[in-house]
Amino acid sequence: FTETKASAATNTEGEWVGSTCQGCTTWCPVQVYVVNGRATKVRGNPNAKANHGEVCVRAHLSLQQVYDPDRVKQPMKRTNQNKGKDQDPQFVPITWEEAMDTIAEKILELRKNGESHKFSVWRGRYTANNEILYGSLAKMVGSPNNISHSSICAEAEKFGPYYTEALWGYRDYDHANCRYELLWGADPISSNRQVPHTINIWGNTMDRATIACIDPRLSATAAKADEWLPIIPGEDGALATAIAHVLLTEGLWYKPFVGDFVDGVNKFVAGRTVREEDFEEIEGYGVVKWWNLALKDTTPEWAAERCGIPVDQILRVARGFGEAAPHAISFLSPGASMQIRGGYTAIAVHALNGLVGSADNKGGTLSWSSVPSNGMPSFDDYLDDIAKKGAKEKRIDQGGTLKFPGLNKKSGGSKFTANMAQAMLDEDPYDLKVVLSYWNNFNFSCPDTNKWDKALAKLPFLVHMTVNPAEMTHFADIVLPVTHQLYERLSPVKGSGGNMHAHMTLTQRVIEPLWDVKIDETEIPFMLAEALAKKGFSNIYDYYTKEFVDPETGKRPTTPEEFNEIVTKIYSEPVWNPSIEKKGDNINGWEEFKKVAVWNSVPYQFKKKWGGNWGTDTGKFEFYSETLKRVLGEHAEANDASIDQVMEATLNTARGELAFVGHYEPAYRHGEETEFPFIFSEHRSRLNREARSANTSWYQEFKNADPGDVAWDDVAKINPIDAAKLGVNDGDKVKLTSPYGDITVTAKLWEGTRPGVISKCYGQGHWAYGRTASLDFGKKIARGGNNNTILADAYEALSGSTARHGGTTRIKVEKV
Ligand code: MGD
Ligand code: MGD
Ligand code: MO
Repeated sequence: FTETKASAATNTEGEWVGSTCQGCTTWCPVQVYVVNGRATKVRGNPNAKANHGEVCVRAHLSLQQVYDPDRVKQPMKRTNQNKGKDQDPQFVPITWEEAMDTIAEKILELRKNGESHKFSVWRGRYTANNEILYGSLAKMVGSPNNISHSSICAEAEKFGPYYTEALWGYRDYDHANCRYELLWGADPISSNRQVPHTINIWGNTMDRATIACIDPRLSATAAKADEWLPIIPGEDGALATAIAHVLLTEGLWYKPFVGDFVDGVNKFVAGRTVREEDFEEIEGYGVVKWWNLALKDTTPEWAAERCGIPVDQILRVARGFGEAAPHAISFLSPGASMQIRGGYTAIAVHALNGLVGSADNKGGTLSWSSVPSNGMPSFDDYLDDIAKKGAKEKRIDQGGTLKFPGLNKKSGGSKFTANMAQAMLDEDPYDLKVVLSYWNNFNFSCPDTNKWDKALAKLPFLVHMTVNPAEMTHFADIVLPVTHQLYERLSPVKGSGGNMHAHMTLTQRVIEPLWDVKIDETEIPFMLAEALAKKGFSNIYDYYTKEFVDPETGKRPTTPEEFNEIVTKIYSEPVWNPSIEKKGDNINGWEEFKKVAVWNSVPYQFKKKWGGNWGTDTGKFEFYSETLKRVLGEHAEANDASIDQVMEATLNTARGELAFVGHYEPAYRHGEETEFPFIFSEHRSRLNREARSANTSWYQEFKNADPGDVAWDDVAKINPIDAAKLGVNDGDKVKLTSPYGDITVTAKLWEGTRPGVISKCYGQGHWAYGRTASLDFGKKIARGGNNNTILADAYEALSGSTARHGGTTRIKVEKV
């Protein structure tokens, strides 16, 4: 592959067509150069503001995905009824008709037997059109079990901003005006949610701001930062509360935001409580309560013993951060929150933005501008009695029960994706019987893959809709080939945005689909609705064909393709219909939207939330969370328990009012230190398209773009001090064993991880993904090992997250 500067101006043969890259959650607007029907190159969409019209390396990998010879090319069914990793499914090709008939039959059988709740739809990555397959299908069949992957993704990260400033979501950051960036496990030039934007702006940011990376691993960002704080995994809460302690004791808090002592004398003195009436607050609520409950004793000396960062570095970083106020960002990532007990770390880390007044402020951490879109037509009139009854059953993921609060705005608001495996094995609350699963691969992406393999082997009927055959496909009864997200489908995506702009981007069919593929979220449900209608259950078909109307032509859908286009147009209409008022680009109609393929909002307005518009129960930025107190109380009451009992059930040590503020919780780890002496810590690759790019040769060839990693391999990064004790050399094969499983990978001696901590990238270890991802595809021998085979099935249960970080799992290392 040679780099060509192809452009419409210099090459008259081809054209640039707009689409969207969903290799990660940045959701970049892109353009594809198409020559004679072939996609040849991807670049950023120059019309897009959030990504500066640029892409990162991963957009390029997608070319090798769409043209991957190992793709699933036609519908298939399993002929070997035994399921297991060691079983050959013996798939044989079938027609789409047979596939839909079989699935319809299975669904109707459940409905007939009063078991419609044993039907489930599982979603991984998605577009805005997921409202059809994910949002309404399960409910119309009669099941509460539409389960997304959010809880294995980043829910704990949303917990911090929600229980301080009512923002259940990600933040944008004003890097251009920031003077101090405190990155908590974020490696934004490689991953997280704004990669091209960060790559674009980071040079300037580094010139103007101090960058401090808190990460057990020397990440790409840390390697170029002013400060690297190699924290002991899971001990972030100690550092966050120590920084807050320094900001308060040294008078560095931002007074126009937080307020001040009535007499102007700082009474935040280590070890001493403060009287609430002595402090007058402005935007914040409860800073004195926070101090008294959680901060008065968290001195740098106290923290250093726990988190492994020296006192002088804690002081230097805390002072630098405070002196930059209010242009100082405390940037929370999954690294510091997707930990057992990480919910309270998330609150403490985000609350630092309140202390320095950078929340919703210039040079600070921001909410989003809104992107207008239409909801889907109501399906209430199409719910029959079976559907209504089934939807009221308990959920398979156990969200909302005592142990699994999942407090996404309310008790049970989050769904515990990974916990479905245990629930299915225990049949608690019941067993699942029919599952439609798309754009996901849970027995690879959820922890404890051995448990997941068992649960899937037990599941009677699984449909996997996938581009590549994957580990989950191996357990499927029916395999449906679907369109590659960037090249073969039409769908809108509301982008995470960045660079002060939110956006909607259009994914388009830039090339004719290569194989007999359909669009998972719309075309397949339409075909299934037809099959169900033929067998006497027509509610879903009626809903699709009566309620969905093309906003331009007034037509109703008659084919799956028409349905997909109408759904897309309904959702996106507000951005391209010029008569609808909005704050952003003016686009003159659907045809023009297809050409530009992105709508940008106006730039974010600072301080929208200042002045008591924070959206919390008190209307303020809550250092002491009345909102969390209420929601925890509701959860406790629903489970006939006290809040202290909720703390105990979710493995938190807090009792009493400490449960309502960000505070230190000691790291919780699975595995006894005597048998498993090392802490396992992991990260993602700058080449990961989540776990979907390992079958591309470019992924393998450039894997050494991740500091410490090696091309065409999967390495355990070991500090040389530990390696010497273990007698392990660079390149040796080592077996990593946890209480849950083992993987064998290559040893890499590396100073970028602390002694006692083994660091390893996630993404390799595919045994069923294709010839490049595997060492031997036919024999199911993986290249490297999947971290999820050794990671504990562990949760940050308050937010409803799987805890992949914080060193939740101990391992032993043996030379093999
Ligand atoms: P993670 O990779 O989970 O999250 O956003 P990221 O911010 O990339 O973790 C980040 C860091 O946490 C790692 O550097 C790891 O070393 C560190 N870490 C581990 N344990 C600890 C700890 O105890 N404390 C601290 N402070 N740090 C710790 C995730 C986001 O990224 C998501 S959810 C998706 S789906 C997208 N996926 C994706 C991708 O697959 N590839 C790339 N390149 N970018 C992506 N962006 C998105
Ligand atoms: P993937 O593992 O990326 O997604 O986890 P999942 O939602 O399970 O697998 C997606 C599957 O969809 C592929 O395996 C393939 O079968 C299929 N597919 C591939 N391309 C396409 C396409 O274009 N369209 C469709 N319809 N299907 C396609 C993601 C989840 O994983 C997330 S978001 C995070 S943040 C977590 N990251 C993570 C981690 O960093 N470490 C560990 N140990 N586990 C993790 N799991 C989580
Ligand atoms: Mo994610």
